[in-house]
Amino acid sequence: MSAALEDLKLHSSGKVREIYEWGGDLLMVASDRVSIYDVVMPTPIPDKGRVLTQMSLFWFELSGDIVPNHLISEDVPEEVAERAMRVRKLEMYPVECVVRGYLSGSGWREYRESGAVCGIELPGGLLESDRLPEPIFTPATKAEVGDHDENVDFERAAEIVGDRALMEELRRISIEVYSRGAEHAAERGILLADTKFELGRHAGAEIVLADEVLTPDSSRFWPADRYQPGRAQPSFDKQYVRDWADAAGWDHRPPAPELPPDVVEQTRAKYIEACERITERSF
Ligand code: Q0T
Repeated sequence: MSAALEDLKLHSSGKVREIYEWGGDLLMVASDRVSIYDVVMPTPIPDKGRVLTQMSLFWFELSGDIVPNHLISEDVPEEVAERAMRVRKLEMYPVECVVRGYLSGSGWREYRESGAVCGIELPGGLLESDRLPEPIFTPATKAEVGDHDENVDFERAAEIVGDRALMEELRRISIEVYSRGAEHAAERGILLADTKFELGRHAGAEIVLADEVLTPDSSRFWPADRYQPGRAQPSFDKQYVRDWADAAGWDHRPPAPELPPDVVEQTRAKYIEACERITERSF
Protein backbone atom coordinates (compact mmCIF):
# COMPACT_ATOMS: atom_id res chain seq x y z
CA MET A 1 0.00 0.00 0.00
CA SER A 2 1.73 3.15 -1.25
CA ALA A 3 1.04 6.67 -0.03
CA ALA A 4 0.10 9.69 -2.09
CA LEU A 5 2.60 12.50 -1.79
CA GLU A 6 -0.05 15.03 -0.78
CA ASP A 7 -0.80 12.98 2.36
CA LEU A 8 2.81 13.07 3.57
CA LYS A 9 4.19 15.76 5.83
CA LEU A 10 7.08 17.78 4.42
CA HIS A 11 10.25 17.20 6.48
CA SER A 12 12.46 19.71 4.65
CA SER A 13 12.93 21.16 1.22
CA GLY A 14 15.90 22.41 -0.72
CA LYS A 15 16.30 24.32 -3.96
CA VAL A 16 15.83 21.21 -6.09
CA ARG A 17 14.42 18.47 -3.85
CA GLU A 18 12.03 17.66 -1.04
CA ILE A 19 12.11 15.27 1.91
CA TYR A 20 8.86 13.90 3.39
CA GLU A 21 8.13 12.01 6.59
CA TRP A 22 7.00 8.50 5.67
CA GLY A 23 5.94 6.06 8.34
CA GLY A 24 8.91 6.72 10.61
CA ASP A 25 11.25 6.80 7.59
CA LEU A 26 11.91 9.56 5.06
CA LEU A 27 11.02 9.86 1.39
CA MET A 28 13.72 11.78 -0.54
CA VAL A 29 12.33 13.20 -3.77
CA ALA A 30 14.53 14.67 -6.50
CA SER A 31 12.76 17.22 -8.69
CA ASP A 32 13.52 18.23 -12.28
CA ARG A 33 14.49 21.71 -11.11
CA VAL A 34 17.95 23.00 -11.96
CA SER A 35 19.90 25.82 -10.34
CA ILE A 36 22.82 27.90 -11.60
CA TYR A 37 24.60 30.64 -9.70
CA ASP A 38 22.56 29.47 -6.66
CA VAL A 39 19.28 30.42 -8.34
CA VAL A 40 16.61 27.93 -9.41
CA MET A 41 15.60 28.31 -13.06
CA PRO A 42 11.86 28.59 -13.80
CA THR A 43 12.09 25.88 -16.50
CA PRO A 44 12.56 22.24 -15.40
CA ILE A 45 14.89 19.74 -17.10
CA PRO A 46 12.73 16.67 -17.80
CA ASP A 47 14.13 13.46 -16.24
CA LYS A 48 16.80 15.23 -14.17
CA GLY A 49 15.27 13.93 -10.93
CA ARG A 50 15.23 10.37 -12.28
CA VAL A 51 18.83 10.66 -13.50
CA LEU A 52 20.16 11.91 -10.16
CA THR A 53 18.24 9.30 -8.18
CA GLN A 54 19.40 6.43 -10.41
CA MET A 55 22.98 7.68 -10.14
CA SER A 56 22.80 7.84 -6.33
CA LEU A 57 21.40 4.31 -6.23
CA PHE A 58 24.31 3.11 -8.38
CA TRP A 59 26.87 4.73 -6.06
CA PHE A 60 25.15 3.39 -2.94
CA GLU A 61 25.65 -0.09 -4.35
CA LEU A 62 29.26 0.55 -5.41
CA SER A 63 30.17 1.97 -1.98
CA GLY A 64 28.21 -0.48 0.17
CA ASP A 65 31.33 -2.39 1.21
CA ILE A 66 32.96 0.86 2.42
CA VAL A 67 30.09 2.30 4.46
CA PRO A 68 26.42 1.41 5.09
CA ASN A 69 23.92 3.91 3.67
CA HIS A 70 20.44 5.18 4.43
CA LEU A 71 18.67 3.49 1.49
CA ILE A 72 15.74 1.30 2.53
CA SER A 73 13.79 0.81 -0.70
CA GLU A 74 13.16 2.06 -4.23
CA ASP A 75 9.45 1.26 -3.77
CA VAL A 76 7.96 4.76 -3.66
CA PRO A 77 4.67 6.49 -4.54
CA GLU A 78 3.88 6.20 -8.25
CA GLU A 79 3.95 9.93 -8.90
CA VAL A 80 7.65 10.02 -7.91
CA ALA A 81 8.63 6.63 -9.39
CA GLU A 82 12.38 6.35 -10.08
CA ARG A 83 13.10 9.81 -8.71
CA ALA A 84 12.65 9.07 -5.02
CA MET A 85 13.89 6.65 -2.41
CA ARG A 86 12.73 5.53 0.98
CA VAL A 87 15.56 6.16 3.44
CA ARG A 88 16.23 5.62 7.12
CA LYS A 89 15.88 8.67 9.32
CA LEU A 90 19.26 9.44 10.86
CA GLU A 91 20.79 11.80 13.36
CA MET A 92 22.89 13.86 10.96
CA TYR A 93 26.43 14.96 11.78
CA PRO A 94 26.54 18.77 11.61
CA VAL A 95 29.44 18.95 9.12
CA GLU A 96 29.54 18.70 5.35
CA CYS A 97 32.13 16.08 4.40
CA VAL A 98 33.74 17.61 1.30
CA VAL A 99 36.45 15.81 -0.66
CA ARG A 100 38.45 17.51 -3.40
CA GLY A 101 40.56 15.79 -6.03
CA TYR A 102 41.02 18.98 -8.08
CA LEU A 103 41.43 22.65 -7.19
CA SER A 104 38.19 24.51 -7.90
CA GLY A 105 35.62 26.83 -6.37
CA SER A 106 36.28 27.82 -2.76
CA GLY A 107 39.28 25.44 -2.70
CA TRP A 108 40.99 27.34 -5.49
CA ARG A 109 40.07 30.67 -3.87
CA GLU A 110 41.55 29.66 -0.49
CA TYR A 111 44.68 28.23 -2.11
CA ARG A 112 45.30 31.43 -4.09
CA GLU A 113 44.94 33.53 -0.93
CA SER A 114 46.87 31.34 1.54
CA GLY A 115 48.50 28.33 -0.15
CA ALA A 116 46.27 26.05 1.93
CA VAL A 117 42.69 24.71 1.86
CA CYS A 118 40.92 24.14 5.20
CA GLY A 119 44.33 24.18 6.89
CA ILE A 120 45.87 21.66 4.48
CA GLU A 121 49.09 23.09 3.01
CA LEU A 122 49.43 22.34 -0.69
CA PRO A 123 52.45 22.47 -3.02
CA GLY A 124 53.23 25.87 -4.54
CA GLY A 125 52.50 26.79 -8.15
CA LEU A 126 49.24 24.91 -8.62
CA LEU A 127 46.87 26.22 -11.28
CA GLU A 128 43.10 26.56 -11.15
CA SER A 129 41.51 23.11 -11.75
CA ASP A 130 44.83 21.29 -11.24
CA ARG A 131 44.62 17.73 -9.99
CA LEU A 132 45.81 17.48 -6.37
CA PRO A 133 48.63 15.09 -5.42
CA GLU A 134 45.97 13.13 -3.52
CA PRO A 135 42.32 13.80 -2.59
CA ILE A 136 41.92 16.09 0.42
CA PHE A 137 39.16 16.28 3.04
CA THR A 138 37.92 19.87 3.40
CA PRO A 139 34.97 19.94 5.82
CA ALA A 140 32.44 22.76 5.92
CA THR A 141 29.72 23.80 8.31
CA LYS A 142 26.14 24.08 7.15
CA ALA A 143 25.16 27.69 6.76
CA GLU A 144 21.79 29.28 7.47
CA VAL A 145 19.38 29.09 4.52
CA GLY A 146 20.53 31.29 1.65
CA ASP A 147 24.09 31.57 2.92
CA HIS A 148 27.15 29.64 1.74
CA ASP A 149 28.69 26.82 3.79
CA GLU A 150 31.81 27.86 5.68
CA ASN A 151 35.03 25.91 5.16
CA VAL A 152 36.67 24.83 8.44
CA ASP A 153 39.86 22.99 9.30
CA PHE A 154 39.83 19.40 10.51
CA GLU A 155 40.31 20.35 14.17
CA ARG A 156 37.33 22.72 14.07
CA ALA A 157 35.18 20.04 12.41
CA ALA A 158 36.22 17.58 15.16
CA GLU A 159 35.17 20.10 17.81
CA ILE A 160 31.80 20.59 16.16
CA VAL A 161 31.21 16.83 15.97
CA GLY A 162 32.58 16.45 19.49
CA ASP A 163 34.63 13.29 18.84
CA ARG A 164 38.00 13.45 17.08
CA ALA A 165 38.23 9.69 16.43
CA LEU A 166 34.77 9.76 14.85
CA MET A 167 35.82 12.72 12.68
CA GLU A 168 38.87 10.73 11.53
CA GLU A 169 36.54 7.92 10.48
CA LEU A 170 34.26 10.35 8.61
CA ARG A 171 37.36 11.63 6.79
CA ARG A 172 38.67 8.17 5.95
CA ILE A 173 35.28 6.98 4.66
CA SER A 174 34.64 10.17 2.67
CA ILE A 175 38.01 9.96 0.92
CA GLU A 176 37.55 6.27 0.21
CA VAL A 177 34.06 6.68 -1.35
CA TYR A 178 35.21 9.70 -3.38
CA SER A 179 38.32 7.88 -4.60
CA ARG A 180 36.38 4.84 -5.72
CA GLY A 181 33.79 6.98 -7.49
CA ALA A 182 36.33 9.28 -9.13
CA GLU A 183 38.30 6.33 -10.47
CA HIS A 184 35.13 4.68 -11.82
CA ALA A 185 33.99 7.92 -13.49
CA ALA A 186 37.42 8.81 -14.91
CA GLU A 187 37.57 5.44 -16.67
CA ARG A 188 34.33 6.52 -18.37
CA GLY A 189 35.41 10.03 -19.39
CA ILE A 190 34.05 12.06 -16.47
CA LEU A 191 36.22 13.80 -13.87
CA LEU A 192 34.62 14.11 -10.43
CA ALA A 193 36.47 17.23 -9.32
CA ASP A 194 35.03 17.31 -5.81
CA THR A 195 31.99 16.25 -3.84
CA LYS A 196 30.02 16.78 -0.65
CA PHE A 197 28.86 13.86 1.48
CA GLU A 198 26.41 13.97 4.37
CA LEU A 199 26.69 11.30 7.03
CA GLY A 200 24.66 10.41 10.07
CA ARG A 201 24.04 7.72 12.65
CA HIS A 202 21.26 5.57 14.04
CA ALA A 203 21.00 3.31 17.07
CA GLY A 204 22.57 0.38 15.20
CA ALA A 205 25.27 2.12 13.16
CA GLU A 206 27.70 4.88 14.06
CA ILE A 207 28.41 5.99 10.48
CA VAL A 208 25.81 5.89 7.70
CA LEU A 209 26.10 7.56 4.29
CA ALA A 210 23.02 9.72 3.62
CA ASP A 211 21.74 12.30 1.17
CA GLU A 212 22.43 11.93 -2.55
CA VAL A 213 25.85 10.57 -3.49
CA LEU A 214 28.24 11.68 -6.23
CA THR A 215 25.55 13.33 -8.33
CA PRO A 216 26.05 16.45 -10.46
CA ASP A 217 24.15 18.41 -7.76
CA SER A 218 26.52 17.34 -4.96
CA SER A 219 29.72 17.24 -7.04
CA ARG A 220 31.52 18.94 -9.91
CA PHE A 221 31.34 16.77 -13.04
CA TRP A 222 33.86 17.75 -15.76
CA PRO A 223 34.18 16.27 -19.25
CA ALA A 224 37.62 14.59 -19.24
CA ASP A 225 38.24 15.26 -22.95
CA ARG A 226 38.09 19.04 -22.38
CA TYR A 227 40.16 19.09 -19.19
CA GLN A 228 42.68 21.91 -19.23
CA PRO A 229 44.18 23.25 -16.00
CA GLY A 230 44.74 27.01 -15.70
CA ARG A 231 41.10 27.99 -16.13
CA ALA A 232 37.65 27.13 -14.83
CA GLN A 233 36.36 23.91 -16.43
CA PRO A 234 33.10 23.53 -18.33
CA SER A 235 30.44 21.67 -16.38
CA PHE A 236 29.50 18.28 -17.85
CA ASP A 237 25.82 18.83 -17.06
CA LYS A 238 25.01 22.54 -16.66
CA GLN A 239 27.23 24.21 -19.24
CA TYR A 240 24.49 24.82 -21.82
CA VAL A 241 22.36 26.50 -19.15
CA ARG A 242 25.24 28.70 -17.95
CA ASP A 243 26.35 29.62 -21.47
CA TRP A 244 22.83 30.53 -22.49
CA ALA A 245 22.18 32.54 -19.32
CA ASP A 246 25.50 34.39 -19.70
CA ALA A 247 24.81 35.20 -23.36
CA ALA A 248 21.32 36.40 -22.41
CA GLY A 249 22.97 38.91 -20.08
CA TRP A 250 21.20 37.66 -16.93
CA ASP A 251 22.68 39.29 -13.81
CA HIS A 252 22.23 36.16 -11.62
CA ARG A 253 19.52 37.84 -9.56
CA PRO A 254 16.07 36.26 -9.29
CA PRO A 255 13.90 35.88 -11.18
CA ALA A 256 15.92 33.81 -13.65
CA PRO A 257 14.83 33.79 -17.29
CA GLU A 258 12.87 30.89 -18.85
CA LEU A 259 15.14 28.48 -20.74
CA PRO A 260 14.54 27.98 -24.47
CA PRO A 261 13.58 24.44 -25.60
CA ASP A 262 16.92 23.67 -27.28
CA VAL A 263 18.84 24.48 -24.07
CA VAL A 264 16.45 22.27 -22.09
CA GLU A 265 16.88 19.39 -24.54
CA GLN A 266 20.70 19.66 -24.75
CA THR A 267 20.93 19.80 -20.96
CA ARG A 268 18.59 16.83 -20.53
CA ALA A 269 20.79 14.88 -22.96
CA LYS A 270 23.93 15.67 -20.91
CA TYR A 271 22.35 14.44 -17.66
CA ILE A 272 21.29 11.24 -19.39
CA GLU A 273 24.76 10.83 -20.95
CA ALA A 274 26.41 11.21 -17.54
CA CYS A 275 24.05 8.63 -16.04
CA GLU A 276 24.59 6.14 -18.87
CA ARG A 277 28.37 6.52 -18.82
CA ILE A 278 28.55 5.99 -15.07
CA THR A 279 25.97 3.24 -14.64
CA GLU A 280 26.68 1.54 -18.00
CA ARG A 281 22.92 1.09 -18.36
CA SER A 282 20.72 2.74 -20.99
CA PHE A 283 18.46 5.25 -19.32
C1 Q0T B 1 18.34 13.74 6.68
C2 Q0T B 1 17.69 12.58 8.57
O1 Q0T B 1 18.58 19.56 3.75
C3 Q0T B 1 18.61 18.50 3.21
O2 Q0T B 1 17.72 18.24 2.22
C4 Q0T B 1 16.80 19.23 1.85
C5 Q0T B 1 15.84 18.72 0.87
C6 Q0T B 1 19.58 17.47 3.61
N1 Q0T B 1 19.08 16.71 4.72
C7 Q0T B 1 19.12 15.38 4.88
C8 Q0T B 1 18.54 15.04 6.07
C9 Q0T B 1 18.59 12.52 6.03
C10 Q0T B 1 19.07 12.46 4.71
N2 Q0T B 1 19.48 12.43 3.64
C11 Q0T B 1 18.35 11.32 6.74
N3 Q0T B 1 18.55 10.09 6.21
N4 Q0T B 1 17.90 11.41 8.01
N5 Q0T B 1 17.89 13.73 7.94
C12 Q0T B 1 18.17 16.24 6.62
N6 Q0T B 1 18.49 17.23 5.77
